[in-house]
Amino acid sequence: MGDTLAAKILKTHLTRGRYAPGEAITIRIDQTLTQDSTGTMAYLQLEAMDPGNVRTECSVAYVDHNTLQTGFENADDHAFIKSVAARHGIIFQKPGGGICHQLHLEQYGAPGKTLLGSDSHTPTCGGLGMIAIGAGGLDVAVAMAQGRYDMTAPKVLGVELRGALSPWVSAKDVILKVLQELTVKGGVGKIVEYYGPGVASLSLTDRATIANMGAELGATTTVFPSDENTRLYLAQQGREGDYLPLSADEDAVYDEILRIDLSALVPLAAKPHSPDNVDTIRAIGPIKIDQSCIGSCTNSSYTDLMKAAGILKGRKVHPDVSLVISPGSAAILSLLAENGALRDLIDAGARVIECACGPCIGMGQSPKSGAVSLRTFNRNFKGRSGTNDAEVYIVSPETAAISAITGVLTDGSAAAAGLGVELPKIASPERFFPNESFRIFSAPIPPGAELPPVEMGPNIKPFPQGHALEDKVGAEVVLICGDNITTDDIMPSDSRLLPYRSNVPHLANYCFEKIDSQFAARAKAAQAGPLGGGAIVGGDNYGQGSSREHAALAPLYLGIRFVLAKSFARIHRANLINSGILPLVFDEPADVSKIKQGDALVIEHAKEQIDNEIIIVKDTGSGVSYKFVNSLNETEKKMIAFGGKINSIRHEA
Ligand code: MIC
Ligand code: SF4
Repeated sequence: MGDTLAAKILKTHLTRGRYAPGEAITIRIDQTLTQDSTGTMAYLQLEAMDPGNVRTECSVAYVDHNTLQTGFENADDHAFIKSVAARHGIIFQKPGGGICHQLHLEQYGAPGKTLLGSDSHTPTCGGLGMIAIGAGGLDVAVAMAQGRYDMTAPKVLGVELRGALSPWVSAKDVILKVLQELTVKGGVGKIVEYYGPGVASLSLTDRATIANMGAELGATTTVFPSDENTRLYLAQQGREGDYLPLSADEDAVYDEILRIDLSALVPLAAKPHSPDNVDTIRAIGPIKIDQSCIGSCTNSSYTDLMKAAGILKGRKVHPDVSLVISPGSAAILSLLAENGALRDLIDAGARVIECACGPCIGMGQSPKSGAVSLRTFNRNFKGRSGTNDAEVYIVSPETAAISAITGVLTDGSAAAAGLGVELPKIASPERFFPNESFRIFSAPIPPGAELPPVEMGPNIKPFPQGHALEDKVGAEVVLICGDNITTDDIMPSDSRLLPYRSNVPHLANYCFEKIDSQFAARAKAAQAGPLGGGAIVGGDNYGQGSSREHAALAPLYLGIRFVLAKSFARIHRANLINSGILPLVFDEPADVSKIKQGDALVIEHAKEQIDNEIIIVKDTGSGVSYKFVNSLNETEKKMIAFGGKINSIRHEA
């Protein structure tokens, strides 16, 4: 029985354990990336480990999320990250240079390598045939300091592609189709691996789009074979030497298989407020739109923006529509400037903004009240745009561009001919040149040499740390929530809150704000109350979405001791454990409805119970006991026992 590509790469990086689904393994990490909104915490944690030079082949610190700089906070964070990068041989990527995943794809990603990034869309580089995994900042800090990552070996879900895409149908429609089939929790515990004859018809950046949005499936990562298109892309980036042809064995066996005929796909959209709420544009109908945004780490490649520019050339954006373009990298923007496409966009009435995440994370360009906004981004969770009652649809660049002209959601495959719009043919330039003005290399520091100082602004506060497990853990239930709670629900992020990513005490006041504005006050009261802490009850897929460990650190700061849920999303579960908060899975899912807000729960003999397969949590009011599955592996048990990952590492040392 042959190996999948995922298995091949993981096996060559295995440093502990046996590669089989569900096994606890450790892999060697070749590359890391951080971005600024998770990076400040990651670098505070890295400094706490006193690591010396990073142990990876390359570690990059990008600044792309918090670039509005409406006060001193963002700029202070950037300066802090830059100063830490210089102390440990980390490459610093200045704000304005581009979005971390697009830049990493252009400048560093390479077939067969492993990458760990403190951002859930790190799998974008899986388009190049590497294993690229999103994780919490602390896990990435450990990977920088020790060159390793502890994980549970996932299953491998094979997606067989046949045929080729029709005009006006794009990579975005492929991943939307996969999301429609598998849902936002369909990838949990799995690596999604694409294979089959249809793969060759997809360009490298098409593959990157699909791999990027694999994060929305909850998958550990997505991987594509490395083939001639990979070589071509690396050659364009001046990195042909990094090319390595890679694919699954002919007789590879996948744990599950999904088959997609690319030729049968039509333009799709994810309707509000979930990336898996997918329908055909034809079925949704020509709804009036107010905004159209093209960009984000999912769809801001040269080809994506050239397609948009070609569609808009010589036309005007509809008077009722605001069209926003955020290019993925400075290299792409320079090419658009050089070949005239930038002018076509501007002449059509597009608002061209900085090469950064921008509107994708609510950092500006929030639409008007009740607006319909089309976005080529990857998440349309309620309120993420910064406008709570906006209706956000996720679409392809082709759809976003043609709809910006018509002013209504438009299926280009049906409407283009009638409108006289032709889909442009895009010839990729022979060479992309990285913009070196945004990149700062830091030389490794020789042993014994004095380290440059850390620059720390007044908004940067120490990160909260868990405390060792006591024998009796009590908690008042402070919140009951439903299925698919996102980290945007737990720790909202927009232009108002992102400046406080390095100030958890302040940020914590807004924890769960959009779901229950009294949450933080109640949790603080529970922390000061007789049980000394609080508990959260969730449904399925609790904590889906981003990698932000703030969704664990803020609850930790507010005294949350454990989270009870039907199931957890991978990165958030790890972040909870890293913070010393116990994630427990209902043994009997129906029990979720029996627990009420205000119930006083207790885990008796917690130090003993932590080794059991089933953990009993007792309601001290009614005397009823509930059973929870203990899914912790041995390493995770230690982290809970010592009060989080940093404490556990300190104990090992
Ligand atoms: C996101 O897309 O939600 C983010 C912002 O990039 C996050 C990281 C963060 O919250 O800082 C992610 O996807 O991990
Ligand atoms: Fe940035 Fe949006 Fe991509 Fe997150 S999803 S990294 S906010 S562009």
